[in-house]
Amino acid sequence: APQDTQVPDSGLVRVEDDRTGMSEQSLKRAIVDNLHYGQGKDNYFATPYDYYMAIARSMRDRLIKRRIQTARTHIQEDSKVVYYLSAEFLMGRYTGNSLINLGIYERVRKVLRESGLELDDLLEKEHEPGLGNGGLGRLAACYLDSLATLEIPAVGYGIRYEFGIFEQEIRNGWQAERPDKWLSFGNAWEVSLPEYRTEVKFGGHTESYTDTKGRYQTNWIPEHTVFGIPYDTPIPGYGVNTVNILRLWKAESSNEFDLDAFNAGDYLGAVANKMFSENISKVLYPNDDTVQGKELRLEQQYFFVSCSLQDIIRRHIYHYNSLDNLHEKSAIQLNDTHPSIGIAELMRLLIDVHQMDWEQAWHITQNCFAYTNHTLLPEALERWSVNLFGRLLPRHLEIIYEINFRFLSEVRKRYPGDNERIARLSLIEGEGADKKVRMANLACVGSRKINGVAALHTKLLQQDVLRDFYELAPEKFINKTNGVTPRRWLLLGNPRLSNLITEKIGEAWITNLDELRKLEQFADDPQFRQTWREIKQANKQDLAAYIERKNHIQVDTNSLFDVQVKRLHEYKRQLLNVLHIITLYNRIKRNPNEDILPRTFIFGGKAAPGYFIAKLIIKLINSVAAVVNDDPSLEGRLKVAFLSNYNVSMSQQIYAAAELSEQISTAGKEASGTGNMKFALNGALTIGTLDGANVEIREEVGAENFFLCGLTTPEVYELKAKGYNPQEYYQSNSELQEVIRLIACGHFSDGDSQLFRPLLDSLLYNDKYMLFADYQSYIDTQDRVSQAYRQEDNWTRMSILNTARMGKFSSDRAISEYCKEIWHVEPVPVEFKEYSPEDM
Ligand code: CJB
Repeated sequence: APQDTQVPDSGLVRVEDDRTGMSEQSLKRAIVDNLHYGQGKDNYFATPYDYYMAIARSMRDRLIKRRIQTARTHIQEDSKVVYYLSAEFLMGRYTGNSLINLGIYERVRKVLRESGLELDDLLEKEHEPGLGNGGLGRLAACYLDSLATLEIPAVGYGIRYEFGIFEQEIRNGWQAERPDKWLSFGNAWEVSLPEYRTEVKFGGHTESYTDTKGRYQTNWIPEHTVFGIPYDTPIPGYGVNTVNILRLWKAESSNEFDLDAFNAGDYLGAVANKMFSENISKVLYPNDDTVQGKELRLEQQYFFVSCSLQDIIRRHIYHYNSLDNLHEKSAIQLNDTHPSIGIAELMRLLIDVHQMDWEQAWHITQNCFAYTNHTLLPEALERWSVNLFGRLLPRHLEIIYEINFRFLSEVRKRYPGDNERIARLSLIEGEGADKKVRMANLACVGSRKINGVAALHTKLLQQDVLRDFYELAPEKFINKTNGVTPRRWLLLGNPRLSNLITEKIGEAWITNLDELRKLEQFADDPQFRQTWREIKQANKQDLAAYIERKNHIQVDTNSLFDVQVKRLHEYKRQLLNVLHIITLYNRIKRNPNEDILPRTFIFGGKAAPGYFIAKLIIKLINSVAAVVNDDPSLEGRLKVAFLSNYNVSMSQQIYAAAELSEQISTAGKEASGTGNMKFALNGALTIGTLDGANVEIREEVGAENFFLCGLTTPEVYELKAKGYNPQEYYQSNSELQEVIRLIACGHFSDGDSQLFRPLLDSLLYNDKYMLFADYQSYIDTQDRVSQAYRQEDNWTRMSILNTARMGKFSSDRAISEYCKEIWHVEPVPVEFKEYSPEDM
């Protein structure tokens, strides 16, 4: 081998100085190095994107260094690890968050400014990884942040979708979808680890045999095999050395299989197999709160779960050389039923691959898993046709039948003769050709704990959706009200407000959100109120500039910013909000001098591409916007803006600028909501129903600081039971009639009276989500909002108190409850050590 030329060792340069130092000088040097050697550019050629990549890589280097320390510490301490399995992680941009959590945001900003570069502008170049649909995926991201911040050993496991949630465009008022090519300019944040690739089987059949010890065994002969390649992204805690990982799996064809086909001369067949494999991690299913019973979706679920469990087992055996204590060292959380096939897969791995007997395997499995339910909507409950399931996962179907057989035998002993109950509890629904595997039942039977995501939601699970399981095993049920990370949702997203808060009460709130209570003492301080208002005003100006740039609408920054941003869904009732806008419109038209509070209505959110009614609601919002925004008589009074392609980055800016938060789902339908928490944390007041976590938000901030409207859940149930008829509400409400008639006559659709007919018909003749029943209450409450907003000082007071009382809704609180009551894990502090030459 050629000899290296001798470089004299000065003894002064260490890895630390070169790549991961935290001084201004080291940071500057690191960014220049990464620009040169990562991007291959100097300052003459570098684009803003190159600078962004250099900053991202410089942060990644610093995190990797801490990651290595973290991994070592976790191994040395035999730590129990939390594995968070989720089909979605809606992480938002990484780079700003990593600067915040490393505590060097300002320092890096200063260093860049010295070179004439603006950090905030460069951070906007990051293409946000949109690997989730909405609340469920974003919750997983907040939980990873809190796990790391609380120094809990944890791994997030999911899918590295090549295309994340689609990009939404608005064309002629309609939603159009474009593929999200988030990887096309490279991803500075991930590290691939092909050496940990994992093989996953699909299809084929099973064969039984008796092994050399005379034991009955089953062998699964698959039709296809696929490789999963892990890609790791570091997840830093705030102000600690812990850096956990998010490990996402990419599907690749397994060349063994290809080779057979190639050797047989079947070139195209081999390439086709490659396509089958690589399709698996191609695209995120864009449905939220509904299932699409597609084979590819089940393939995705099984693919990432199998990779993850094999990875957990590999790491465990490497460390302990046995699987007997797997459940003592691992807590596996199922984020909804999407990964619940993991229960059958862990059984298969323990029994078929590691030759464990059923009883021990079942004991370990049941003690590893816990299941979070996120919805009461029946259309979101996953049930797979037994036919499809058996074709794709023949061995798992056998295992599920065996679990079910044993489970139902126990149930029969407990409820002799209660066949209806037994049928409801069964993991298999129906008879004959349309039999289904019920994934929620599998998740309940295979888990040690089952949790809902807000107090009301958990109660309804117990009384309703999972009632039979609750009666069978009440001790399994537990509530874990959702939370959001104050790092992204206040510190990063609202720097002006964060700075004010820190100035007043110190920075402890960042990791102990209850500290915000200390703001209460300033709620009556005129000077503080004034500053509080100025900050909201400045944030509103930023958002107004964005709206002007994107939508070409000039909004009045003195108007009330009334915001509803979330996925489009009938139960979330964006349509009720629209009915209010048209009510105000009619009032002005009826009486041009009517004293109406100026408002800017801001909407954002994606509709599932196949959800026609949701897309029609977007069209209606844009149609109303076109009429309202163009009408000179409404100038300075009403404006409507639908912001296209709502995502995490945009939402950060919106929460900071919002004044009124719309949380108006039909009571009993929204499991929790987490946007509601982010709004209130940023000082918006809520207009909302007693649904999901709204109930607890209202408890915390005080009823007098919350605008309550609508039916309660018991009232909704009662009304439904006695036969809800929307006509009763419609016929007796002239303002409502006027609104509906205006839409019906084509006023917002250039005279086309048919366009919005499906929306109107659904309201007039069915109204599943009871908009008409809640209309008057909502309008009255909105009128109270308008009055309250005019009393500027009191509004500001309420706003301050909302922020001050949001401590409970930190994801740190939620995660520490999961740790104590579900996972039984403890923090493992990580010490910071310098590298030394011995590390080589
Ligand atoms: N949720 O985002 C989803 N997708 C689903 O398929 C089911 C539920 C949402 O999960 C959030 C996190 O728990 C909840 O806050 C929200 O209410 C729920 O709709």
